[in-house]
Amino acid sequence: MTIVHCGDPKRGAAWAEIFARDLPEVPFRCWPDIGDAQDVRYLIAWTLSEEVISALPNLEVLFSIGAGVDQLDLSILPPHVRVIRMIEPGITTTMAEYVTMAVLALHRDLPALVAGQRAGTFPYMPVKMARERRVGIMGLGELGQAAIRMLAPIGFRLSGWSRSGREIQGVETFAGEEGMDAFLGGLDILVCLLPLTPETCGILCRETFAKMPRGAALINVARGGHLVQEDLLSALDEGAISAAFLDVSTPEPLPETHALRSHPAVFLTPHIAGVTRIDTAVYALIDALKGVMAGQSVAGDIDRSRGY
Ligand code: NDP
Ligand code: OXD
Repeated sequence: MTIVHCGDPKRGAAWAEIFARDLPEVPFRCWPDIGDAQDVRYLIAWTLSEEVISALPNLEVLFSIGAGVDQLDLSILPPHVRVIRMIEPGITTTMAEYVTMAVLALHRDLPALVAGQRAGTFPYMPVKMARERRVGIMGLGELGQAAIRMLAPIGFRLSGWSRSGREIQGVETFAGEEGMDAFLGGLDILVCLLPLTPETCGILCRETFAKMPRGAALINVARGGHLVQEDLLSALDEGAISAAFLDVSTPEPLPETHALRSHPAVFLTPHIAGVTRIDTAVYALIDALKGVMAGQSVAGDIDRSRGY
């Protein structure tokens, strides 16, 4: 009943120590030192390779190091293998902080103020109250809801959009394609926290921007594949979108000459919005593994047919 960690050796060594102390009945090994391959039932990884999967004939559960699973090539994983994503307080808290930071920066017109400082013009920007700013979150799962909990006390007018249209107190929610136009039409700041699936790929595109009020701003903290980068550049140049925070891109990082890198209204960060923390994620992994071994359903179980 071995678990194999595949990835950052520092994290692997730290987690091996904690497993030896807290779950000694499950040997924790670090790829490629996997011991008897027949014993390996569990794998924890950020990405997958044919080499790793073909070396583990008795694999039963794949745990994702991240909250998302699109970075794992699930097509090479046998269909019976269960996939569980990471839900842990490190990712959730850092993501909520990042979204709050970006929303506040856009709310207080930081992009224009910084551009004004660089140009020496120090423009006066009319100051709005948070209650006058409409912030919409696409994706009302673990991270979308955490962002909402941090934004709500500041006073923003919050709305949310998801597949099933979850109800969240104090938030106007919309569901599916039918609800999308009404959701987008009432926003000053759009935050993307969707999983990347065939349905959501390229969702941040010209058509979407056209449905938002002119001059709205964008925060993409989900995946680069959600955004059609050329459409964002055109929308920025036409004034349809006023500014953007992008924590993710295609590719990561963007090439040195890419226009988004030097665009004055774009803040780029290197995929650090929500971070899997070595010191907290290991306990989430142990809890999930205990649930799996007890035959229970656990938070983070992926429906492989829908991709999240
Ligand atoms: P969850 O699975 O908990 O939530 C996903 C949400 O998206 C749900 O509300 C779901 O709707 C909604 N959704 C999925 N597909 C659609 C669709 N086709 N149309 C409308 N809504 C849809 O995910 P998390 O909140 O945990 O994470 C979201 C993503 O954030 C991850 O998949 C990952 O890509 C990204 N991420 C980025 C990080 C970074 O550092 N930049 C760090 C961590 C995660 P419903 O509620 O109806 O199921
Ligand atoms: C994740 C990520 O999915 O870091 O957790 O992007």
